[in-house]
Amino acid sequence: MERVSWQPLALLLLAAAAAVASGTEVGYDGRSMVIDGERRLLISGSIHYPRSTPEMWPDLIRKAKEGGLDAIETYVFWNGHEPRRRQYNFEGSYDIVRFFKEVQDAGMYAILRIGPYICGEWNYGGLPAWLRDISGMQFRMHNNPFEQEMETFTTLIVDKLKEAKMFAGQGGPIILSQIENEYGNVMDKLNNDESASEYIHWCAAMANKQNVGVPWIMCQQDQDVPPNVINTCNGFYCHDWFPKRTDIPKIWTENWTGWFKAWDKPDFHRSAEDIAFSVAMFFQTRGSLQNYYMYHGGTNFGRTSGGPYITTSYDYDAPLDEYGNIRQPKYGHLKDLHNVLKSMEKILLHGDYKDTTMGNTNVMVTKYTLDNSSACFISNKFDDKEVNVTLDDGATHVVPAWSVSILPDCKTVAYNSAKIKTQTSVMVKRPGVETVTDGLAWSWMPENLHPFMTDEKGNFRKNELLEQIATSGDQSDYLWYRTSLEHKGESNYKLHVNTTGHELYAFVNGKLVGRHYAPNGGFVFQMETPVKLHSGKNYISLLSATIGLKNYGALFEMMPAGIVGGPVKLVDTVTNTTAYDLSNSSWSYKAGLAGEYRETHLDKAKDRSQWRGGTIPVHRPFTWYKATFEAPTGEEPVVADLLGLGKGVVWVNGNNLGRYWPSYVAADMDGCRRCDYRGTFMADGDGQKCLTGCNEPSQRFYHVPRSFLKAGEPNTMVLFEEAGGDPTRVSFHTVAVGAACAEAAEVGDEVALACSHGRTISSVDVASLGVTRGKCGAYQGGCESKAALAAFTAACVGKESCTVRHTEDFRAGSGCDSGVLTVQATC
Ligand SMILES: *[C@@H]1O[C@H](CO)[C@@H](O)[C@H](O)[C@H]1NC(C)=O
Ligand SMILES: *[C@@H]1O[C@H](CO)[C@@H](O)[C@H](O)[C@H]1NC(C)=O
Ligand SMILES: *[C@@H]1O[C@H](CO)[C@@H](O)[C@H](O)[C@H]1NC(C)=O
Ligand SMILES: *[C@@H]1O[C@H](CO)[C@@H](O)[C@H](O)[C@H]1NC(C)=O
Ligand SMILES: *[C@@H]1O[C@H](CO)[C@@H](O)[C@H](O)[C@H]1NC(C)=O
Ligand SMILES: CC(=O)N[C@H]1CO[C@H](CO)[C@@H](O)[C@@H]1O
Repeated sequence: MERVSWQPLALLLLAAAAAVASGTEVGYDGRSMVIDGERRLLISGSIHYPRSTPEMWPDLIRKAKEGGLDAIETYVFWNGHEPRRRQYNFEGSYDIVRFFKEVQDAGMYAILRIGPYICGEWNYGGLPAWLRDISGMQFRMHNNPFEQEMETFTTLIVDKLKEAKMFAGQGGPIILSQIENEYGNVMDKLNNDESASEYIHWCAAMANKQNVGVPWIMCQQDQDVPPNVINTCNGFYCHDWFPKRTDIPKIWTENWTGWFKAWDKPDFHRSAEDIAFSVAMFFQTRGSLQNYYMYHGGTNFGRTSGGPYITTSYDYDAPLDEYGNIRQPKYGHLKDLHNVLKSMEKILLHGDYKDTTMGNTNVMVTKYTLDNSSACFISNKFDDKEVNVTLDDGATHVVPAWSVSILPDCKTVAYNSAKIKTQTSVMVKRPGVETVTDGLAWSWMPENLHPFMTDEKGNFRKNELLEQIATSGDQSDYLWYRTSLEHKGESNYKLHVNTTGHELYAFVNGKLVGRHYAPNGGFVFQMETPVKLHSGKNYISLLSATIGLKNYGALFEMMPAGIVGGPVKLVDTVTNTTAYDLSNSSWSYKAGLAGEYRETHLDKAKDRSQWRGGTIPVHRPFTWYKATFEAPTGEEPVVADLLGLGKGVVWVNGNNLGRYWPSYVAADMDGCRRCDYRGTFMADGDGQKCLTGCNEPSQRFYHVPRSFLKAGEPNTMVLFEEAGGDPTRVSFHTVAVGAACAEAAEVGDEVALACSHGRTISSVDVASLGVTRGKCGAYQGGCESKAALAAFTAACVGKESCTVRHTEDFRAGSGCDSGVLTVQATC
């Protein structure tokens, strides 16, 4: 790329420089990351490659860039890449090199968080279950078996990325890498401080040995920090946190943009105002690199994604929604903030700074000065009152409660975190294919339970009730435990099973007698169900199912699943005493279901004749269903509405969309009844607010990525319905902006409205001044301005987007008192 000069000496110098010139030099000092000799203010966002499809990546990355992000961050998913020991998967959504190349092609930086323990609400925190089979293995402690496997995997990933020249020094996008994850949270709870300390120092040494040419970070490692890594912050807020050393920059690896969702919980929402407040305060207090966790949350496709009880949706209330749509006003409000912060990069990273509290520690002015210029932040942490702050120049600024004002010149407020100028979008689901009004044509086949209803055909026997993860190797959610007993005459009993979860079905002599699951993410539970034994041999078949393995906490990997030790008993119904304790009977084991072995989800030719038509059974447990459908036309994301189904797994054209469980109704929580962005947001306790979906199915809509669908040909959906449900209500929808609303506080402000995916504005419904009642999509209007309505209708109807300036004319003759303009349009 360099144009070579003809001067011999210069030529020599240039040639020497060229060797490095293709690469980017990455370092850091006490203020920030230093890239090619320049301090940089960096804004990053998490997008996890397996939680979307390769076809979605370019669009997600482009939207992130347009949202003002410099970098994309991702974890690396060990159990997805190495599902069986030394059998690797780098295909499709696991094509990590392709993902980083997309980031590079977009001209963005990347942050590589290898872990390989990643937490992430991901099955087993990303660690493969087969690790347990290695003798002497102790997870995340100083021991050879773990360290060897961790090093082998880390080296494999690093080498793969080096080979593709993905590190900054090689000209690639990766500027930072992470080893381990949130170890500081658990390290003193592992019952061996010395081993834990040795381990974390070993991690740092092993990482540094990899020679990646970019710095290594450890997030939330605030104690016992190894000398050659940067410790960083995770959390909803990060203004009170500072790194341990003064020669490292303040980095925020996870600013939670929302929260993940569990089957028993409603939807979490973190307001745009509160996230903006936390980001502004982070940069006010010397922050220099901030990452949104998540910027796009996505979907837990397949069974290895998702942690225990985590829904298939991993939407996270992120700036890009599960389907990749822009979430407004969150996306736009943060983009406006990024633009203002970027304009101040130089002064924030090079300027002198002074923090001044204004009468109360809740109110702080920070003034950055460089040469003759200055920049100011004013933060107001009061959650119940605005404050008037007078700066050095004598000017007074009103700062609303729980907000930060940014004045890039210390004179004019360019941004206030509580004042949203971006449109609010209401996403709507529209029926996908109008022709399918009578529902889909279904066929079905029963899961073949027969082989499991006698104790003949197991993989092996044991006179003991075994732990499930160790027994199944986590190759399936399901494990059969079967035994038999001789009985004289006919009698009634209660079957009592004590299990560590997560779900249990009990059969006696081929008949389903009970179902139970651990509610609310608890694990240990007891099932008691009446049973009748007949004379002679009686078969007891217990099917235990896991719903994602635990991913967090000290020694999470030791947490058992399944009917470990039981007891399993038959209790006399009259005396309430144990008649038979079956815990030490001869149990026969088999992991997985017949349909899993047959790969029924692939709808193979050999199975075609097995599908039955005619009347479709509903509410029948252990049933496979199949239907063909037309893909909705267009580009808008597609979802399947699975309301009416119980619990199971769904595939489209052989692609696993994840576990479904629309029969699980989200809890009623106080957070559904209060929503004020002011005050600390938390995922639990009183910090919970702005929740939606209490008492509703926790997830009824399931994402069907466009790349899983074929246009113009029939598509096949296969369901494995485990608990019993009604598939005839299943339908497909597209998701896009339905209503767009915006507000302009003052005359002169511009109001921009936009639809999505090429859809145009069909009408302007409200253009009013003053307080508007209701919510976007259902505004009832305040004081109508005919002039404003006419102006917006003329400028917007028939357009994908439009911008109109709020003028004095809108108020003239309207009789309205207030000048605040609210507009609502339909897409
Ligand atoms: C700062 O302002 C003074 C007076 O206006 C001017 O003489 C000087 O050159 C300025 N310095 C810089 C670095 O801009
Ligand atoms: C701040 O100043 C405005 C006038 O500029 C006034 O209306 C408001 O009451 C003041 N707020 C407080 C908390 O003093
Ligand atoms: C149930 O099993 C768990 C885990 O093995 C055990 O800790 C607990 O004591 C058992 N409870 C009963 C009531 O047997
Ligand atoms: C039966 O006994 C168990 C403990 O052995 C007790 O928990 C349970 O309440 C008893 N049930 C009845 C109906 O008495
Ligand atoms: C089952 O075997 C274990 C281990 O040998 C023993 O401790 C336990 O008492 C036995 N339980 C029954 C009901 O026999
Ligand atoms: C570093 C940090 O802010 N950690 C916080 C993350 O959020 C949890 C609760 O949501 C807090 O308990 C931590 O203190």
